[in-house]
Amino acid sequence: MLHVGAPNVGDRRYFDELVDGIFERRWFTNDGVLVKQLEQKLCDYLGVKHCLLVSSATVGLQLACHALELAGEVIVPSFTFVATPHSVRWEGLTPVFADIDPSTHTICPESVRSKITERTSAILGVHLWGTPCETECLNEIAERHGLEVYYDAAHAFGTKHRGQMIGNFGRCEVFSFHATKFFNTFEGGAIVTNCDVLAKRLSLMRNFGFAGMDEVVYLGTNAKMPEICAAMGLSLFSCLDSLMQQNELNHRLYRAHLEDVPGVRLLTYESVEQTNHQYVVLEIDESAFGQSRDELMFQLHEEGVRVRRYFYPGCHRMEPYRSEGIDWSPHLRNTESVSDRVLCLPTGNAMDETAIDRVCAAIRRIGASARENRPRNAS
Ligand code: T4K
Repeated sequence: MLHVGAPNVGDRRYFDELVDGIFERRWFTNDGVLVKQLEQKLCDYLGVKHCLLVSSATVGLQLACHALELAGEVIVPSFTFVATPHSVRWEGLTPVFADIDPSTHTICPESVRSKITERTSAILGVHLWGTPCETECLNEIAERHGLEVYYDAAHAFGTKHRGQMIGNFGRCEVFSFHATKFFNTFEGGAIVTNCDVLAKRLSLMRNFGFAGMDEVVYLGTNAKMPEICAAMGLSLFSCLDSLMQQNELNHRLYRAHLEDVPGVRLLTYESVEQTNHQYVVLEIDESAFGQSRDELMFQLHEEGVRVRRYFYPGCHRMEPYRSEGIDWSPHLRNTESVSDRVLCLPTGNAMDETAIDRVCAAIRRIGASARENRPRNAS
């Protein structure tokens, strides 16, 4: 079985060594040495002042929302994983859905502008698929209206934008290090920021608000990353370049194999300075391909290729948002049309050239057969 999301695996021997150390020290969590080591490496790699490892990106986004002292409404894209709006709602705020740019799938600044009300306190952009948002436009809008900007960078570890690594934009950015991500710590994430005050607040909040052994100075939660997760991160960090290269090669192979398949458009990262290529994203044009994205997906599943229709059907069509009596559809035309067409293919270092050939051959065959069997008057 080939899976979208099959985890990247790093240097197993180094991981085992690190795990031995964890047992020898009998220090399993709470700001352990491996967590500190990984935080330092990430700061250096990203060129950012502060990195706080956390137990997941979802919790990281919640902490960010809380630490930024947001209120009222936060503008988010609907075309994202549901964790993005959930993190806002979990903090008692209202996510307001904006549309995306259909070519990049990232939040559309014009749509953001149209959603601003006197209750808006922030814009939460998502660098979807590792493609950076239009950060300059979003900044400009935020400055004009006195809003915060922060980013869900769950997909964008290793992405470079305007000469800087993602991690340096907005007041803070949150990476996901979930198993399915380019860089993983089994479960986990990181909040990164160049703001000293915010970093201090976040580090207290991550550990129940403890400032000393018996001194709690802030409302906090448990968002700590355990040592075993940091060990996984360190073992992958040592292979970062080869993982990048492997994903880029995979993407190139997919592109070469699929470029002449009618009705299949592979999203490219040509305009991005550097990215991790962890998402291989197709858009299926039903009339040209011969069948719908969904039919293609189910047939591929039958052939043992677990492709995914991320992020269908758009968060505004998921609970609790869809039952809140707001008709989002007229404002989210691109979101609805893109989410009906998108299909993600497997990549990462679980894939090799033979596996990619197999996936592409199946897509080519399924499309050809659908077009051949299509009724004569359908085009
Ligand atoms: N923001 C954005 C934009 C995100 O995409 C995400 C997460 C978040 C925020 C929140 O980040 P975290 O709080 O998770 O750090 C998966 C992941 O669970 C989720 O992290 C990810 N986005 C999302 C895009 O994908 P599901 O519901 O698709 O998971 P599941 O269990 O169906 O697995 C996905 C695929 O990966 C399957 O094909 C199986 C495969 N897989 C999965 C795991 C865990 C493996 O082959 N091995 C594994 O160990 O959400």
